[in-house]
Amino acid sequence: MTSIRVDVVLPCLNEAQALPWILERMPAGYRAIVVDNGSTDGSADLALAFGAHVVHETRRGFGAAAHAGLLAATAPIVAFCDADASMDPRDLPLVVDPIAQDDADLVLGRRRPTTRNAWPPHARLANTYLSWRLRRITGVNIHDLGPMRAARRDHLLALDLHDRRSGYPLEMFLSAAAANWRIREVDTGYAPRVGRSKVTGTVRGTLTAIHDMSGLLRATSTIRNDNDASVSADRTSSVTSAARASRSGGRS
Ligand SMILES: Nc1nc2c(ncn2[C@@H]2O[C@H](COP(=O)(O)OP(=O)(O)O)[C@@H](O)[C@H]2O)c(=O)[nH]1
Ligand SMILES: [Mg+2]
Repeated sequence: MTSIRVDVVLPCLNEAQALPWILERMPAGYRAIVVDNGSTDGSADLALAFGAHVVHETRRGFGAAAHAGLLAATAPIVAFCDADASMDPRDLPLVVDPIAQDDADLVLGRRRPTTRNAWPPHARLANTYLSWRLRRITGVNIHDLGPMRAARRDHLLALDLHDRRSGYPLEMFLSAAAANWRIREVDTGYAPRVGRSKVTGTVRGTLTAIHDMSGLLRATSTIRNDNDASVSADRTSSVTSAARASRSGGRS
């Protein structure tokens, strides 16, 4: 039997249509942790049937689900991936290997569409603008705040992230930059999702994401990540306090 090297957190809100394809494509040594966020379509039972470790998180929100998965993980490396079949689990080693080889502390998958309609235009535009701002704020050369990502579990826990909604991926990036983590970006494929989008494909989801991320960005205009050894407690706390301020529960 292959030992578990990597835990893969899959936040899941009604993704029964996508789960079989995803769970059958986990690389050897990668364990799927499906965090069911109150699905009503049988996602949790399906995930169990396909051999995933299932965690239940009753509090709605992408960050609530993602963080519950991180807390449930036990492997030294934790990866995150949407449970919507827009990203192929077979790409996971692209974000995991640099962590395993200690070449990076956080690796983000830059989404490269594999078909023309993989990425709604408004989401793509917003992401391009966000990435530009993040490059200016942090000095980290990223072009996408990609949801497929990996880092060491103990490092992620030490970030003490507080956002429990759509700001979670951004808070992770900003906190990691503030702590001078070595952040890398690699290309990963991006296909049209299966099933209904919960965030960028809906007006409500998009507005929530903008609201959550704007609060974090307002409080963090000064981070410089130059990968030197100095970790500024002040910088880190400004990120987490912004997350605390923007956190108000509810569905994202
Ligand atoms: N927004 C949101 N997503 C959730 C929640 N719980 C789990 N998810 C999952 O988070 C992932 C990202 O959401 P998704 O709809 O793909 O967002 P998109 O990629 O912007 O369209 C999916 O796997 C969802 O099923 C929740 O409460 N809110
Ligand atoms: Mg998605």
